[in-house]
Formats: sequence, C-alpha cells, structure tokens
Amino acid sequence: MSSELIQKVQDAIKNYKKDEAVKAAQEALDAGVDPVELIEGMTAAMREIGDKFDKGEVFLPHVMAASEAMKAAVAVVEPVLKGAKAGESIGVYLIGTVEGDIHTIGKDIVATMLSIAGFDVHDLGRDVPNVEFANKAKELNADIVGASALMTTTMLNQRAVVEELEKVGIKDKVKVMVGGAPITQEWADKIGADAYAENALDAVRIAKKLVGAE
Ligand code: B12
Repeated sequence: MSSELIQKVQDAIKNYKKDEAVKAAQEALDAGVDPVELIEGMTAAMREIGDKFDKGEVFLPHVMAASEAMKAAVAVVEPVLKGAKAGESIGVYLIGTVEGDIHTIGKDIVATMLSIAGFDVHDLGRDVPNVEFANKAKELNADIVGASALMTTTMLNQRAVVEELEKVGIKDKVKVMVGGAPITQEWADKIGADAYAENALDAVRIAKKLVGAE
C-alpha cells in the first residue's frame, strides 16, 4: 500500500505534474506513509529524470518541471518532518550550495533532516561565494560546514571553501562535509574535507558522529 502511494508521487514527478505530486504526497502522508521514505522515493524519481536528461531523452524544461513538482511535494512533507524536531541544539550546522551552482533540492532536504535531528541549521542558500562560507562559519562559531555541489565544474569550489576556512584560521575548529551527485569519498579525502555523505540520512548520521552526538 505504502509503496503504491509513493509510486503515485514518483509518477507525478516523472510526468511533470506539480498539482498531482502535491495531492499524492498529501494522500500518502494521510495514509501514514513514513515521510522520510516518501522523500527518498521522490529523490529516486528525480534521479531518473537526471539519467534521462543525461541520455538526451528529456530536455531542460522537463528537468525544471520535474524539479518544480518535487519541490512542491517536498513542501507538503516538510511541516510533518519539522513537527518531529528534537528539542535542544546538538550543534551549529552551516550549509549552502557552492558558488556558480544553483541546484538546491538535495541541499534543502539535507538541511531539513539535520534540523529535525536537532542541529541549529543556517542555510546560506545557493550560489554562495566561497568566502561567505568561511566568514559566516567564523561568525556563528559553526561546528560543521556543509557544501553542496551538483556539477563537476562547481565541485572545485568545495575545495575553495576548505581553503577559505584555512585562510580565516578556523579549519581545525570546524568540520567540513561535502555532498552532491558528482561527489565521492575520494574527492572529500582529496580536498581535506572531514566527511562525505551520499544522501540526507547518511548526512544526519555522519554529522551526529562528528559532533559526538551519537
Ligand atoms: C533538478 C536539476 C536541475 C534543476 C535544479 C532545481 C533546483 N532548485 O535545485 C534546474 C533545472 C534549475 C537545473 C539547472 C541546471 N542543471 Co541540473 N540537474 C538537475 C538534476 C536532474 C537533479 C538534481 C536533484 O535535484 N536531485 C535530487 C536531489 C534530492 O538529489 P541530490 O541533489 O543528489 O542530493 C542528495 C545527495 O547528493 C546529498 N547531498 C546533496 N547536497 C549535499 C550537501 C551536503 C553537505 C551533504 C552532506 C549531502 C548532500 O543528499 C541529497 C539528498 O539525499 C541533476 C541530475 C543528477 N543526476 O543529479 C541535473 C544536473 C546536476 N544538472 C546539470 C546541468 C548541466 C545543469 C545546467 C548547467 C543546465 C543548463 N544547461 O542550464 C543548469 C545549472 C545552472 C547552475 N549554474 O547551477 C548536470 C551537471 C553536469 C555536470 N557538469 O556535472 C546534471 C548532472 C544533469 C546531467 N546529467 O547532465 N538542474
């Protein structure tokens, strides 16, 4: 039953139907589908669109329409997730999408999940100048800085963020996490990041470990 309802949301996203995606997401929640499972299902649908775009089977307007549908459906789920938010802050987490990159869906999901897990999350948004990550991290005395990059071109800015943290003298005080479709553990190691997470659930698990909350 729950997989059928998730499938309905996935189909709506894959068919670029925003209103249907919203309706199906609400229906799934009402039927008691786990909100995290629901978001994971949507993520899988979005990845399928990405693969089709890769193969030239769909084009940018399709990707845009699918991402609008996904964003709208995620917005239905978010209040439910936020209702489950833990009480006390377990750490300050500064997150953003790197300079030159406007992809936000994955970063937003990670930010929401971290917030539910009890992190005090500060979201810098997208296309964030490298230096802003460092300045803000210093100002907030952040425990973790998370940098999202979805393109092979912009992932280089994750390295630049690490360098900026070094320049302002806080690299040894703050942990750096990186994520995004092209990112790997190998890349994280190469640029001196402390951790890589493949998805939002892993991001939460690893972030908790980094602040000693698990
Ligand atoms: C949706 C999408 C868009 C939407 C973005 C809407 C939005 N508000 O975000 C729109 C249509 C605007 C868009 C634009 C472009 N896109 Co685009 N897009 C995608 C697509 C299909 C899906 C991305 C997505 O949302 N996935 C769903 C989310 C939930 O998954 P996710 O982002 O991977 O996030 C998860 C993990 O990675 C991780 N994570 C993510 N961030 C972080 C951060 C931290 C700290 C951690 C720990 C974990 C973590 O957790 C998340 C949740 O599980 C991808 C394909 C793909 N394979 O990724 C292409 C893709 C990223 N886009 C691509 C391109 C080329 C572009 C454009 C340049 C297209 C153009 N010609 O204009 C522009 C980019 C403009 C710019 N300067 O950024 C390419 C990049 C190729 C490359 N160079 O590497 C891709 C790979 C498509 C392709 N196969 O060619 N895009």
